[in-house]
Formats: sequence, C-alpha cells, structure tokens
Amino acid sequence: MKLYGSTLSANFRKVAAIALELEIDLHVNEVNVYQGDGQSAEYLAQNPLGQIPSLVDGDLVLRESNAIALYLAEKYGNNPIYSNDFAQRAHINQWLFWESSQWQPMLSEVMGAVVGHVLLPAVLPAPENSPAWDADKCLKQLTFLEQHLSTGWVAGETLTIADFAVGAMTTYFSRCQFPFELYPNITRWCNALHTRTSWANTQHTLWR
Ligand SMILES: N[C@@H](CCC(=O)N[C@@H](CS)C(=O)NCC(=O)O)C(=O)O
Repeated sequence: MKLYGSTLSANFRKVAAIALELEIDLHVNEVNVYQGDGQSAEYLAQNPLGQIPSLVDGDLVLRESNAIALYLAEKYGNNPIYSNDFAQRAHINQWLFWESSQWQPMLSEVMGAVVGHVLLPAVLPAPENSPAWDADKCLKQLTFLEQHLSTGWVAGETLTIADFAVGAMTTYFSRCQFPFELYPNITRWCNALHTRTSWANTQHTLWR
C-alpha cells in the first residue's frame, strides 16, 4: 500500500496518523504539491486534481482524505478507532461529512493566507491582517464544536477516525494565531490528540 503526499498538508497528516494508529505498514511517497510535484504527468495520471493525499492499494487508486480514512478503517476492521456498531459508525461518519463540507472550507478561508505564506514565503507575502477568527461564519462552527467537546472525543467517549479528520486542520492553528484561550474545550481536545504518538509523529516542524 502506498500513500502519496507530505506531512506539510493537513489532509495528508490526517490519513498518515490514522495509518499509524492502525499499525498499517504503508509506503509513503513524498509529493510536495507546494513545489509543483502534484502537477507531474505521472501524479496527474493517478490524481487528475493534482492534490494530496492519494492512496494506491493494488488496483485501487483513491483520493479524498476522508474516503481514504474510511477505507483504511474498514479494511483493518475490528480496530478501536472505527466502531463495528452501525449507529456509532453513522455518528463518526456524520463528523467526517461535516469536516469536509463545513469545517475545512471555513478554516481554509480563514487561515489560507497565513498557511500559504508559511508554505511559500518567497512567493506569497505575509497577509496584512491576522486571520478573522471573530467572523460570523467562524464563530458559528467554532462555537458548535466547542459546545460539543465539553467531554470526551469528537464522536463520543473514545478516540476515533473522526478526531483525526476534524483535527487535521488544527495542524495550522498555532501558526495562525488561533485564540486557544477562548475555546477551552477545543484546546483540551487538541492537547489530548497531541498525546497520541501517531499525531505527534506526523506533525511537520513547520507547523509547530
Ligand atoms: N478534499 C480533499 C482536499 C485535498 C486537498 O486540498 N489537498 C491539498 C493539500 S491539504 C492539496 O493537494 N493542494 C494542492 C492543490 O490543490 O493543488 C481531501 O480531503 O483529500
């Protein structure tokens, strides 16, 4: 099994950490999309969008980090981070869909300029303004997650793939002046995630 991407990317880190949690022996092929690697003919043949991550398992070629996360969790069933109970699975999946449809788009918009500058300082100038963490669309999603995380993990009492999915974009929080002090539950959860070796070991030094 081969995973393509770079730990510079939150979506790659999401999948790489899940693979570590599941103790999957996969080969990582470095594709630095920020330096144009995603636009090579070879990579575009595999992922026409030129994005990371992508996974190759035999004849299966898969893109979309949450789809890859689910594939790994289902293939390596009977694992603690993806329940065998249908109702609990539905609950976990609900958070994966929220992550890709609401959480990540909102965070991409608010953090994009800073993240772009950190990745490509010679090309993208530092933004004049700090990320607008107090914008209405941020407050709505952040308040929602903050209230939800008063105890436990994203999908309940145990760590699941939903934590890695929702946690992925928090990779950029420190460099984007996220107001941790205003969100104690999110902060507690971020810290708890960092106690996982899988999460700590997939953090790129750029995002510390
Ligand atoms: N929805 C996709 C998003 C993938 C994505 O946007 N990846 C970024 C890195 S985090 C990328 O490859 N960007 C380069 C590009 O879009 O050209 C997923 O979850 O895998």
